[in-house]
Amino acid sequence: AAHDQIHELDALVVGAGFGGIYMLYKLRNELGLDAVAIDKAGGVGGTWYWNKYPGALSDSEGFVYQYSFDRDLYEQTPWKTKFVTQPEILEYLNGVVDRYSLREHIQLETGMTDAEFDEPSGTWTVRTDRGVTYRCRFLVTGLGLLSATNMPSFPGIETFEGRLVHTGAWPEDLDLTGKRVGVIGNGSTGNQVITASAPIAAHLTSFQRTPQYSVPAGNRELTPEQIQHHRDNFDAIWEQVHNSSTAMGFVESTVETFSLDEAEREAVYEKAWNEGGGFRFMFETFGDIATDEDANEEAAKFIRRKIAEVVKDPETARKLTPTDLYARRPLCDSGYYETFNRPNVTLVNVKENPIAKVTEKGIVTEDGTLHELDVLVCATGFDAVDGNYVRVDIRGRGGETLKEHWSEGPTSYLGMTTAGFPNMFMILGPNGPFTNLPPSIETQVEWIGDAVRHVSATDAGWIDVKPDTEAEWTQTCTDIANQTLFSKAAGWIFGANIPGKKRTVLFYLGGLKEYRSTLAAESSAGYPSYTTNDDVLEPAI
Ligand code: FAD
Ligand code: NA7
Repeated sequence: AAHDQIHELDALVVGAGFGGIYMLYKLRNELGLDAVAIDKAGGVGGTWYWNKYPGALSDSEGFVYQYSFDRDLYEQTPWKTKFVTQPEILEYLNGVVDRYSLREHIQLETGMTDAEFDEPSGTWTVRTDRGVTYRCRFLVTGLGLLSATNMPSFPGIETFEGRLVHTGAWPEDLDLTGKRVGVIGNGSTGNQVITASAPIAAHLTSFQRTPQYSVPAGNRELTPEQIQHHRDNFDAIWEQVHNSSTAMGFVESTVETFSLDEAEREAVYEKAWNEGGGFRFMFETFGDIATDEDANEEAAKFIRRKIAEVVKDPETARKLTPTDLYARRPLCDSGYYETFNRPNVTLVNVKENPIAKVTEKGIVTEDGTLHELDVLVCATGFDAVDGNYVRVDIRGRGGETLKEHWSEGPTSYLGMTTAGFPNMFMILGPNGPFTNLPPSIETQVEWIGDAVRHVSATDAGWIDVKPDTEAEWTQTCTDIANQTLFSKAAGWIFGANIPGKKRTVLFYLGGLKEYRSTLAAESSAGYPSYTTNDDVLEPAI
């Protein structure tokens, strides 16, 4: 609107999670630019601000689920357990913001509604829901890849008289103690919220559509020696992370499942089961679980046997036992299957007995049963990766919207830039790495920082990735994904969890090591995959 206040900046960062915070630090504290970050949330922290549900825990190990750009910061992180809880991570990120004096440069409760690139001036104009407009040369978006919530639409859901909540927008005042709680969904989040809520709820009903494979998290206190070891071995740890595939802080196995005999194999699974961790179970045991169907089935069988051992009621065990590929994001838990032995927990298989409607009292399933509820928790996941991008209006060169540009599915080069949107850089945009995320976020922020420095130092007003390069990157991501079993499983990694969403590749599954070398090749060669405004202004002879 005409009455909007206009702020002129060098750079605007949208999002104040792991990505946005480090980007703001990079632009302000290292590059000396006039930069501001905005977030629609009421606090910083992104994922860890929004997901305050009971049981929210990282499934990356804490010693690598943090920043590595400042060794002194790393050595001060007070975490004492293998995995870290939501309040601890939120406190850490707030501490980072204060440590680098970033708070006064972050505008909270300020959502970007639209952004438009003006080609003659080479600037972005970003409008917000706060009557504040920003004009800047560089736009960096860190909108989150698991951030746009997916709410299911059941008939009558608006008539429910209890509390209806999504785990990814958890209200701080909600206490489940003594409540009749229904949970829709049993992915990573559902698994955590069910396990943590059952002991405090009066009754918990899990509405499960597809059973999933889960292994124990094995969360525990680290010994002082282990903590000291992480601090003393800072360089070696991050060197290993940067040269690995999943960036999870362990060496991925290259052993083939059937190179061992049955007893040896069993011992490997058993050791991983006792040690704990979903990523370790899938990637540290054998090198072919995610790529070979027979190997995958062998690991799946082991988990199925464990479910049968843990769950007492055979019918409940049957419902909890997956039969499809073990090829979604690997889950781990703090007693998930055991939870279904509790007398106050009911499992409803909504594939066999679907949710017919929601009434003011609760959920009615097709068999006519009314499940009375005080709280209905939707642990139904996210419109992953591009969800927050298509919810706003972003216009690039020639007025093309990002939604139009992505009508065949979201694309990018390196997960960071997309053709026709000059000087716009995405953190964890489509077809970025699928890893433990902080190391990938740091890798991207550092590359973006270099690109911004490069553009600022030359006469070029902007850089824009070449469409052919973008298409090649999409093809690369598709080819790699097709070599894995992940592409055969119906989950958010391929956009298969959202009704009507085009099923397409959303990640680069080539691993962090390869990814970093691709990035380094691009920047050290002077950004050959990009055009600049000079190319546009100087007519070809
Ligand atoms: P986010 O933290 O999602 O931050 C994005 C921010 O952008 C949000 O605060 C949002 O409000 C803001 N935003 C979006 N749109 C707009 C707009 N239009 N205007 C203004 N602001 C906007 N990853 C791991 O590697 N290991 C884990 O163990 C792990 N556990 C997870 C557990 C949960 C429950 C969830 C949901 C995710 C988990 N993740 C995990 C993924 C996690 O999202 C990333 O690790 C990381 O936190 C992403 O940081 P980010 O800054 O890119 O995005
Ligand atoms: P996920 O992994 O997408 O899981 C969502 C769950 O919700 C899953 O069990 C779905 O069943 C279920 N779901 C979704 N919609 C419905 C409807 N309409 N009816 C019944 N059940 C439904 O999301 P999470 O939040 O658990 O995890 C996402 C990532 O974020 C995770 O990796 C963490 O890093 C955090 P389905 O399997 O589709 O049958």
